[in-house]
Amino acid sequence: MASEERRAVLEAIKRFTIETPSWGYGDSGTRFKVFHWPGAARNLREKLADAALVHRLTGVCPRVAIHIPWDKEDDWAAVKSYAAELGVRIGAVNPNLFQDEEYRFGSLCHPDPAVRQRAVKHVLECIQIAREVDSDTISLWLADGTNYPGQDDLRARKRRLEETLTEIYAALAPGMRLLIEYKFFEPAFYHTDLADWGMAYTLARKLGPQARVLVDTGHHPQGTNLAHIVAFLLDEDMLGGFHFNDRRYADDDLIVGSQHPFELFLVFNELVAATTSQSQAPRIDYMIDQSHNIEPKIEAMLQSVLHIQSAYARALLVDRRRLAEAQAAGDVLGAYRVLRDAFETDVRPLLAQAREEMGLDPDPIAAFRRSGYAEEVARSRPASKSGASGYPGA
Ligand code: RM4
Ligand code: MN
Ligand code: MN
Repeated sequence: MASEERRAVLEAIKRFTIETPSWGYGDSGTRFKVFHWPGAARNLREKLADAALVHRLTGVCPRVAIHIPWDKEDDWAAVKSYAAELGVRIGAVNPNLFQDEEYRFGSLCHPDPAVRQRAVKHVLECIQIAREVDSDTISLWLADGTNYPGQDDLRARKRRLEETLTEIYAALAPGMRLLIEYKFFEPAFYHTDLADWGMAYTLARKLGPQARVLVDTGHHPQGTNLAHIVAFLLDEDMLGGFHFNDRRYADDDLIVGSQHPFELFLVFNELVAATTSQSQAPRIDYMIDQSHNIEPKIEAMLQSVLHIQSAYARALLVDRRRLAEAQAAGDVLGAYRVLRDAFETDVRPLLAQAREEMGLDPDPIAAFRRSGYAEEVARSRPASKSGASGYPGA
C-alpha cells in the first residue's frame, strides 16, 4: 500500500467513533436466568465510569447511549457534568415503551388513545432529557405488535402509529434526530408494527428530514442481506445509524462480528463505498446494542469495538478501482477476490499503529487485563440484589 494511502486509512480509523450502550455494562440475561457478573455496573454512574474506561483504552468511544427509565436520574445536569468529568457524554436517548402494565396491547399503536398518549408523553420526556444532557438523538424501538391473527386491525394500528409519531416528531428540538428502529418479531409473534426497514423508511420519509432509519444488525429474518439494505438506505440518504451486535438464531445480542465477520465487513464495504463517493458524507451513528449475559461486560465491549474497527479498516483497504474494473468486465470472481483480498488482510498492525499515534496502548484488551480495573470493581461493587432467576415458567 502506498504511504499516502496508508496515512489516509490511519486517519480514517482514528476519526471513526462508536457509541457504547449503558445497558451493556450491567447485568442482563435470558428469560431463564440473569447471571451476576462480579463488578458489573449497578447504576448509571457506574455504567458511565466503565464506558469512560472503554473510551480511554480505545480512544474512539466518547458517547454512551442511555435507556429511560432504566437509567433514569433526577438531576440530569449533574449526570451531564459527571460524564464530562469522565471524558464522555450522553449519546442517544432510548425510550422504553415496553415495560408498563398499560402496554400489554402496545404503546404508540395501542387501541386506547389514553395509552397512546402515555407512550407519547414518555417519548416527550426523553426528548426533554436529551435537551438537558445535550444529546441530539432519540432512538426509538417499538415493542408493539400482536400475537394472534385478528387480534387488532393492522391498518388502524399503522395509522395510530403515524399519528403518534407525528406528535413526537413535532416536539423534536431543531437539529434533533429521531432514529426509527425496526424488528421483525419479539416480544410480539404474529406481527410487529415496525417489522422491517421498508416500514421504518416509509414512516421516516413521511415525518421529515429529522427522521432516519436505524438498522439493528440482529433484527432480521435468517438469510437477509444486510449489506444490500444498508446500500439501499445509504443511496436514499435515509440511513441514520446502527445498533451493532451479532446473532445466529434470533435477536441474540452477541458480540458484533463474533459469528459472521464477513457479513460485518460487507456492511462496512457498502458504507465506505457510499461515503467516499459523496462529497458530503451523511451523518451515521455507529452504536453497539448488546447484552452480555455470560461474558465479562467491559471486555466484551472492548472486543466489540475492536471487531468494528477491523471490519472498517478492511473495508477501507478494498481496491475500488480494481473492483470497478472487474465489475465492468463482468469478471464475477475477479470482483469477489478484490473484496476477499481486503477481508483476508491482517489489519492488526494498522490498528495498533493508529492507537499508538493516539497515545494509546496498541492492545486495549491486554491493557485492560493489566489495569486491575476488573478486580477493583469486583471488590468495590457488591451485587445490589440476589441475581434474578429469569422469568417463571420459561
Ligand atoms: C430491542 C432493540 C432495542 C433495545 C431493546 C431493549 O430488541 O434492539 O434497541 O434497546 O431491545
Ligand atoms: Mn437495538
Ligand atoms: Mn434487539
